[in-house]
Amino acid sequence: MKIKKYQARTFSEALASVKRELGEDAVIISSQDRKGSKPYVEITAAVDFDIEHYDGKSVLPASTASTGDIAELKNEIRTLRECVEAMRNSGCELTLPADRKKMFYFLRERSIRDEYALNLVERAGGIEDLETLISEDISRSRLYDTPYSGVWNMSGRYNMRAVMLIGPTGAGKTTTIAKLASKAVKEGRRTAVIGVDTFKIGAVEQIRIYAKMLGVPLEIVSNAQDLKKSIRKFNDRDILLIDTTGQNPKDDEYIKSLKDIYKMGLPLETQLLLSASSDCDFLIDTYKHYGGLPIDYIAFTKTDEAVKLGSIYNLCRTYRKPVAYITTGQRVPGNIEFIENRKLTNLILRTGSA
Ligand SMILES: Nc1nc2c(ncn2[C@@H]2O[C@H](COP(=O)(O)OP(=O)(O)OP(=O)(O)O)[C@@H](O)[C@H]2O)c(=O)[nH]1
Ligand SMILES: [Mg+2]
Repeated sequence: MKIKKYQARTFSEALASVKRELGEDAVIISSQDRKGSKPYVEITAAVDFDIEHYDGKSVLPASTASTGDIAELKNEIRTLRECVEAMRNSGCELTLPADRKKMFYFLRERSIRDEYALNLVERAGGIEDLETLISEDISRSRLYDTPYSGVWNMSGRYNMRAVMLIGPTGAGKTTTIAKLASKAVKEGRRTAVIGVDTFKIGAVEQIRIYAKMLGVPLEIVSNAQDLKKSIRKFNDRDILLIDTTGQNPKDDEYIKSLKDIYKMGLPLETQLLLSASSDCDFLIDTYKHYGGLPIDYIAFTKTDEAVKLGSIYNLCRTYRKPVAYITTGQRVPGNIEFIENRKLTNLILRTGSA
């Protein structure tokens, strides 16, 4: 392989030199805009050489290679190593000018996905624009009212708001139900809690303790039919909070059991709880498994444990769902924030835990 750097006034001029010297098979490894009093473009290009030239005795037989040949070879190896290193570290943003690249790294450091970071970099005039752009993107995903702004009244059958929390195991559903119930009670709303599924040992006990502590009625049900009956029974309530037991979302039976609930045509508001401290790819993948369900909101738990919160932005942009709230610790009541865009954006742009 032959690797060489080319400098020219414009990209097309540099490209022409590459083609002239290295031929049509040359590939561009990187290109950069060099600023200064005389701006120029620098391209690093490579081409495969014909192995015969090296393997025969004609060009570079090791025994007869001159000091100059060896130095050139070493130089090429060094350049190649630098290129590979740069490609491994930066991938597609290699061609960005320096100030844009800085912005890109700033976003990447906050776990914002490469494609979204590049898009933000394209739209931003400077780093100071990122806050507004991110905030706008989040607000575009806010398609619904914030929680507790209204009361469900579907077909005149129910006069309550029934909020069901779903999400992977340990996401914080039961704890969050307790926080929401406490808030509702404090606001003077008639509240009840329903626990769906007795699948996990201890799950019922946990919700029972919270319900007792908050003085709200509780029912435990194990299937969609019983849930319907229980919702009917609580139809004098303002707010019904429905806890579900988390299971592996890759388990089709589990997703089917949730789908069965929706088939009952109940007036449910669904909030998908995801732990902000989980890896972003895991969250995107998890959402896909729940994606067939009518999710109204995403809520992010454990933001206190997360070092980076870029995944919140990634999820908002990928799935365009509003963020209902975030939770910020294990304490019940408390440790829940119905956060507005700017503050959420600031959290996304910070690094390090809260
Ligand atoms: N640090 C932190 N821990 C939290 C938060 N919310 C919940 N937890 C903790 O996470 C653990 C799991 O919480 P649960 O509420 O039991 O989670 P779950 O989603 O109901 O779990 P399953 O019912 O097993 O699906 C508990 O130890 C909670 O105290 C939070 O915002 N921050
Ligand atoms: Mg639970």
